[in-house]
Amino acid sequence: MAHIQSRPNWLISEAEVTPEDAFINRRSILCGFGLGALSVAATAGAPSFARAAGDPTADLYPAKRNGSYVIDRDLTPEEINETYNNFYEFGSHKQIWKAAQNLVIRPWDIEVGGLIEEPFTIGFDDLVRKLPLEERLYRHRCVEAWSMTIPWTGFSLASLVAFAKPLSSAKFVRFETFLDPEMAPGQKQVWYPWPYVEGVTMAEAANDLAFMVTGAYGKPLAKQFGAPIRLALPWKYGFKSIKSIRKITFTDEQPKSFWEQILPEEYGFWANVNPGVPHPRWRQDQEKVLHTGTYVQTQMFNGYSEQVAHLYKGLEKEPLYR
Ligand SMILES: Nc1nc2c(c(=O)[nH]1)N[C@H]1C(S)=C(S)[C@@H](COP(=O)(O)O)O[C@H]1N2
Ligand SMILES: [Mo]
Repeated sequence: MAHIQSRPNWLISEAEVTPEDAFINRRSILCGFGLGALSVAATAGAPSFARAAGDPTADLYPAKRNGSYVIDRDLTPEEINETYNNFYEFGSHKQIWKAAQNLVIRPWDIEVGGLIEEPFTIGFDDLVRKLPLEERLYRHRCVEAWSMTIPWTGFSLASLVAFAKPLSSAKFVRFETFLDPEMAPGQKQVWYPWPYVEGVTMAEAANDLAFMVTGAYGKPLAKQFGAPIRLALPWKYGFKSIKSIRKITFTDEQPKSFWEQILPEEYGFWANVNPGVPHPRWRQDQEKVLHTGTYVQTQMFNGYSEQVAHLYKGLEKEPLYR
């Protein structure tokens, strides 16, 4: 339990640092889920996910690493990343990897519509071969104050936007996860506004860092990571990086995201990482690195200021940091 000794004094009790929805789901507090759960995950034995074998996209991996996206931290070991996840469709605890194996990822059609030249539906296996795959090393900072580092594989969101041919009237891209309560029992919990929804502005979508993820650790995406395709927005809190995307809509209305619908005073549309703006229920200036159990300073825009700070010039009146 080394991580407990290394916990700084300022850190409020584990019971208070709970998953995003502790406010409405007190169960997660009672069961003690939260940051302490890592030791359980790490000792539970590394599950092996035989996804590469038989996956129709296995030949695309590993993709070439793009040297422009590297980080100054070690990568989180695969077995830790794959056993500590948020995927509320399958439950509100962190050991979601077992339940998430019920996710059916073929066939997987993605509906692309709204303000584009010609709305279309495309199978994931088609789409993934139309856009250039590469590997990038990214940080991931959850709003719950833990972080990971991951080798994602995918294509830029910008390349997908170009492929979709949006009209000039499009101002936002809205993403939606599947809706299937029989497959994903978390969706039977009616107090959540299913399906999971997220969104970005067109300018954010055009930024190089915005990444559509189809693989991790040199293989097709494991189900608990949000297979077969999810978003990675590393300068924003993790909840923006929506998993298992089924629908992409170009719109002139700012999308109201899943967590924003639930708790707008705690989770907003922008959700940019800022160590100087605490969450209403906990501090945000430090984060627990999951694979070391130690705490490091959180950085402005999660360390990506150079790439993204300019996107928010003139928007200072917006709630940019929650
Ligand atoms: N559809 C969906 N996407 C989601 C979530 C979720 O519950 N459902 N959780 C979010 C949160 S809070 C985080 S921190 C990341 C976790 O991604 P990881 O499990 O790959 O670390 O996924 C995000 N995307
Ligand atoms: Mo998160």
